Amino acid sequence: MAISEYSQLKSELLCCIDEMLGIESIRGCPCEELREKIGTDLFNLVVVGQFKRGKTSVINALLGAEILPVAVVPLTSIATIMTYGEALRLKVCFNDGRVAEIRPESLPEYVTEKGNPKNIKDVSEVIVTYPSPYLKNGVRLIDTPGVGSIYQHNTDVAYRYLPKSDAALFLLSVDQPMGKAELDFLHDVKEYSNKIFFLLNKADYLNEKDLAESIDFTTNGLREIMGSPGDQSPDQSPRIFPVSARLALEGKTGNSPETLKKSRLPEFASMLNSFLMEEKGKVILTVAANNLLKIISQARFELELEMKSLTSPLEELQKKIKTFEARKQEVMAGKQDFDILLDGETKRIIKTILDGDLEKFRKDLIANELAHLEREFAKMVKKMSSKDLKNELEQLVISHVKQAFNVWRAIEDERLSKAFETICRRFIVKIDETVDGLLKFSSDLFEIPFDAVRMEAFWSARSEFYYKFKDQPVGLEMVASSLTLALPKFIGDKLILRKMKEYLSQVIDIQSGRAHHDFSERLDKSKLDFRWEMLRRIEATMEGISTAIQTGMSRRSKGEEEVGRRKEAISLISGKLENINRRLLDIKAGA
Ligand SMILES: Nc1nc2c(ncn2[C@@H]2O[C@H](COP(=O)(O)OP(=O)(O)OP(=O)(O)O)[C@@H](O)[C@H]2O)c(=O)[nH]1
Ligand SMILES: [Mg+2]
Repeated sequence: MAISEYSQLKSELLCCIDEMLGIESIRGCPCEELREKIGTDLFNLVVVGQFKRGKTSVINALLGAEILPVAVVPLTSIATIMTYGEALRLKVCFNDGRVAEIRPESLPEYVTEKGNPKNIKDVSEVIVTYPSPYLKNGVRLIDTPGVGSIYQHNTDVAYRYLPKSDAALFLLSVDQPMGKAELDFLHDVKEYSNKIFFLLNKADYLNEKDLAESIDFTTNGLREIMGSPGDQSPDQSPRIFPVSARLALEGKTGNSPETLKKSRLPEFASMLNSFLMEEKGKVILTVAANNLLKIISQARFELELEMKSLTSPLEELQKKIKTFEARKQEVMAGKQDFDILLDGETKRIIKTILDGDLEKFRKDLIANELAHLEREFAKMVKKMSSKDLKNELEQLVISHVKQAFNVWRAIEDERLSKAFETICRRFIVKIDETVDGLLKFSSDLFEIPFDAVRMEAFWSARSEFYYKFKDQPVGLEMVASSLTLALPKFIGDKLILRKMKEYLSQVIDIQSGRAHHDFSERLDKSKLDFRWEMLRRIEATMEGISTAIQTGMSRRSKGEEEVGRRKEAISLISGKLENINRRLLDIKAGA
């Protein structure tokens, strides 16, 4: 499926949704939600690699504009998220929740090690919108700082974005033969990304022969880690794309197709495009179409029911309604079991995952940071006054703990969301059974044919949708000021170290408590939302059936003429639904 086909199918799908919204018998349908989902479903393509391999340059090259700053020294220190927008706009998000719009030329002041050393400006990330076809349909390109440089905090930031990746572009470059550090990092990337693309950048440095050798060397190195997965190229090695970000950018900005071709970026870009279409486009279209089909099949069933209640003998109808009501009561009673089970499962996540992970993280962090504190103390004590020493160490503790928690939280968040997703999936299957059972029951009772549309529901395809991810800033301000109070004005250096150690443990403990509270609360909210949505589905089904019968009955009481009119209206609506149904099947076939 090419991007143009995808766009076409997508707009046809949106057309179907619009038409469905205009049909009176389609009620309680998540059309709006689906529409939003189709429009905003995100796909994170994270660009990672050792420092200076050309990550930032490749992003600029793909977009065809020099938007992000590049340099010969370790540079990127903050992640930048490139997302689609009508114009180039830049927003800086700070850890305390502030957001500021900046001009393009100020970007280096926020995202580079030089302009924002050790992230003194407390930036969490930068969001750049840009009208590039690569970013259409929810694809986000994320530039991360390089790992392995002397700046440990840059490595930490990169790791923080790994859990968010749907696919990764792993950057290597010909001027730096792949080493052990690179392979170790790849190991970690593999844990998080379903798909990894390898780019061997700066190909312009080498002639054909040397480039071939470099590709060979890299392929062999990668094979060790990547194994020989079947989905790779025919010789079963990881495929490496040699590119030159420099030539690609030159070619695009200087309007020279020849230079662009020499860069070999277009080859990679077209492969990337088809991957995105396959992975993202196909899934989105199919899932959305399936859900609409499901909704239509239910609406058609309700129309048939109404038709029945317009025409069957009254007495028989009333008897059947009673039977249905009894069944409804049974289903309602089952709601309680659902609540209890869901509650238990959520608590289990907290106990078996969160508690254990947090305790281990807390212990390791205290041990590491205490050792670090002693080392720093020994270095600083010779050159500083007690006051400066205290201040410096205090800053050190705060920034380290903050950073460590930020990284840990992003990873833990992913773990919890996966666990919650698994639970949701299981419950969704049960709810689907209940809904289908209810429809089947009524179909038998009222003798109306009904094909339960057996397919994965919108909810189950991406149930992490329920998990409330919210990257909250790690606040340490309150704890910080309590230390100033606790320390007397004149104290010996030894005492400072002791107090600092106590302070460190205290800060970590308080942060752990906060993190625990925060995660538990979020899981609880996610659970409530999910519960509400699931119960609403059951209720909507029951209500749909009851309403259809009731409408028929009340029309009937208005006399023959009304019945005739309604019958005509029903067959008109059925015709429309039939038509949409056919188009949706076509969309599915084309995706
Ligand atoms: N010759 C050549 N140089 C390149 C190419 N791509 C990037 N460079 C240079 O390599 C250096 C590093 O590029 P960046 O894009 O800043 O690399 P990075 O991986 O983002 O670096 P960090 O963010 O510090 O990890 C810069 O001096 C670029 O001009 C290329 O294709 N060919
Ligand atoms: Mg960079």
